[in-house]
Amino acid sequence: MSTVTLEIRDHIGFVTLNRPEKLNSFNREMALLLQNRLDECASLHEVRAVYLTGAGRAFSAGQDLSEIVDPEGPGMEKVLIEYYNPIVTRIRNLPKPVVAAVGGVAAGAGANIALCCDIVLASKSASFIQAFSKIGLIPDSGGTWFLPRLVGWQKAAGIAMLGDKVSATEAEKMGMIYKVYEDEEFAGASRALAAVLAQMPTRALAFTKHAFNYSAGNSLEEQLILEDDLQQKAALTKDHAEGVKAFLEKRAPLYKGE
Ligand code: LHQ
Repeated sequence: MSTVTLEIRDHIGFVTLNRPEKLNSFNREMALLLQNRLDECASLHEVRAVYLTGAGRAFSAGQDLSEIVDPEGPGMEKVLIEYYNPIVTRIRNLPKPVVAAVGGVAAGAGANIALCCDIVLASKSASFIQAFSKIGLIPDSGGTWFLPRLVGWQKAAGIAMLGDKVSATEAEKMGMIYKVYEDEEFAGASRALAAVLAQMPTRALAFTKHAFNYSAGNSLEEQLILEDDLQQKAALTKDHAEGVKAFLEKRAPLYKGE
C-alpha cells in the first residue's frame, strides 16, 4: 500500500498520509510522494478541492525521527529543503482550497503542514503539538510564519516554546483552526465541507487564496491593487457569469470551476 494515497471522488482529491503504524510520520518516500500527490491535485481539472488527512489514529507525528539518526538517512541539511518546504509551498500555491482533516494527533512538521492548509478541521479528540522544542529544534514547515499570524505572538510563543499539547477545542477557540466536530461526526462533516468547496467557483477561491498569501507582506495600498487585479480576472470567469445569471433567474448556480 502506498504511503500517500490519492482518491478522486465528487471533484475532491482525497490525499491520505498512510503510515499509521508510525503515526504517519514522514520518511523520505512519504514526503516526496505527498509532493507528487499535491502536484496531481493541482494539475487535474476534475479536482476542485483537496482533503488532506491521515490514516489511523494520527494526522501525522512529523518527521520520522529514526530516519534522522540513520547514517543512510537524508541528514539535517537536506530535510527541510527536500521534504517540508516544497510541501508547504505546494499547498499554499495550489490553486484550489486545501482542507486539512485532523482526526488525531498532529505533531511537529505534521502540525504545521495541517496549519498551512486553507481550512483546518479537527475531531474533538485531535490535538496539535509543536513538538520541536522538546527535541531541541525550532518550529519548521512554516510554523514560525503561520502560528503568530493565526493565534497572535504571545500564544504562538508559548505554544512553540513549551511544546504543550493543544487540544482541538482550544485550537478552535484561539483561531488556530476553523472548526471542531464531535468524533462521531468528524469524518462525515469534514467531507461534507470539502464537498461544498468542490462545488464552488474554483477559480474565485484560487484568487482568494492568492490574495491571502500576499496579504501578510503587502501594504494596504498594494493589497488593494492586487484585489483589483484578481477581481478583474474573477469577473471574466464562466462561473462568475453563471453565479449572476442564476441569481437573477432565482435558481441554484451550477459552477464548473471555469
Ligand atoms: C514515531 C514518531 C516519529 C518515528 C511516533 N518518528 N516514530 C525537521 C528538521 C529535521 C529533523 C527533525 O524533524 C523535522 C521536523 C519535525 O517534525 S521535528 C518533530 C518530530 N516529531 C516529534 O518529535 C513527535 C514525536 N512523537 C511523539 O511525541 C508522540 O509519538 C506523539 C505525541 C505524536 C503521540 O504519542 P502517543 O499517542 O503516546 O504514541 P506513541 O508515542 O506511543 O507512538 C506510537 C508509535 O509511533 C511508536 O512506535 P512503537 O513501535 O513504539 O509502537 C512511536 O515510536 C512511533 N512514532 N512519532 N516522529
